[in-house]
Amino acid sequence: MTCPVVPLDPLVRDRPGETRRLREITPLARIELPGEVTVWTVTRHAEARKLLTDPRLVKDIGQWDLWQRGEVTRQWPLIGMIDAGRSMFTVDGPEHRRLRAKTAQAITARRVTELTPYIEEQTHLLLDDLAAHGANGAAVDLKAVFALPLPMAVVSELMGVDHTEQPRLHRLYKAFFSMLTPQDTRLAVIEELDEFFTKMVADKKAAPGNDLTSALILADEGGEPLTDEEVIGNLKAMVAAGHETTISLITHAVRALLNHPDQLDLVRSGAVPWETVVEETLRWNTPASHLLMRFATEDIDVGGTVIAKGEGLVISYSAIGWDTAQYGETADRFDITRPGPIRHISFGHGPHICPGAALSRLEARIALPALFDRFPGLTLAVPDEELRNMPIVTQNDLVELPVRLG
Ligand code: STR
Repeated sequence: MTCPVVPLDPLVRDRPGETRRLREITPLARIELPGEVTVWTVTRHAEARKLLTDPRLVKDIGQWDLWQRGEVTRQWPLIGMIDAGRSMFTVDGPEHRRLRAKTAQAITARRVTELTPYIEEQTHLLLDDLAAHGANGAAVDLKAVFALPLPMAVVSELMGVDHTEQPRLHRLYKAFFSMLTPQDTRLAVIEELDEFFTKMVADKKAAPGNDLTSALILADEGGEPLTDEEVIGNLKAMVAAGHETTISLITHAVRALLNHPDQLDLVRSGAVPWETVVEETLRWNTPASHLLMRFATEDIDVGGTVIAKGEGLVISYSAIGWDTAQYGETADRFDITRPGPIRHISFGHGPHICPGAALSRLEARIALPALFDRFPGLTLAVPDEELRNMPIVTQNDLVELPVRLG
């Protein structure tokens, strides 16, 4: 198959340029991931929706030709994104429904509103911290002091993670989600996370709490209970996903509004609702830039191009969010006034669609207006061109977001 291979910069130094290049190659492109691993990616909204509901694509790494042939091993820097243990993130079909049902039911839009008072309280505590760090016009990193601690606090409250462990988890995930971490260190980090969550599940079994981890351990009437391995896998997935992606959503929404004061005025005046800011941020600067990975269990023909049995497919949500066929010629602009509802798929589509979508929307819906109400004079403390992406292709997050509170 002749198809150009787009190498992804492991350190993500020019994501917009890379995204524009990728979205030109449709609907499928070949990308080279860090560590010289070449796979398929889907770059268009319409085809991505089809592929995300195609049962011939599965998450089981055992189906991957490169893994079977030993060309990809645990030494590959992105292995932790795929080989993450048995959980709702790595299993398909009826077993997947069994693994996912209880978690998904616990965090529906209706159920997560119970977390509102907790999210509001944490938001206000963190805004106090921000005020202290940014007193007297000092530049302060909004990511480190506000956008980063909030999601971890919320997912810890939900899952029953000991709140004093948050600094440790932040340190571990920072190393996990960075190409600058040497592989032996990353494998040690993965090991430490596994030990942490294994012990936590054992502790909850001995002394259940009023949290989702304890609920996952308890068998349903008639239902097949989850094994310890499955509870641990789900817990790991919830904490990792709840933490990393919501940081990106909050950070990028703040950045976009500070760069578009006219649009900020529209939200402030109530002309455009905060929901629209959240949805436009998810589309324009999707937290999951390239989602790893699905594997073809049969040859799959996509408009004449074939994903052969055993080949890997990445979903390039960055390119999909900028798809001109879906959003028109201005797809690569942040614009909360675009007409009509924003039908993005940044939370995925199909059976694996993000179960935490309602929770992350709720967090952003509380955090953003509270921030701009408290600090109406908020500005970026550095020119936008100086902001750097986190050095990892799969995530779309900034290293830091220096601001002045005004
Ligand atoms: C990180 C490592 C781990 O212990 C468990 C998981 C499973 C869920 C994954 C997570 C991973 C990486 C970030 C993901 C998340 C689901 C959503 C999130 C991919 C592999 C996104 O970035 C969209």
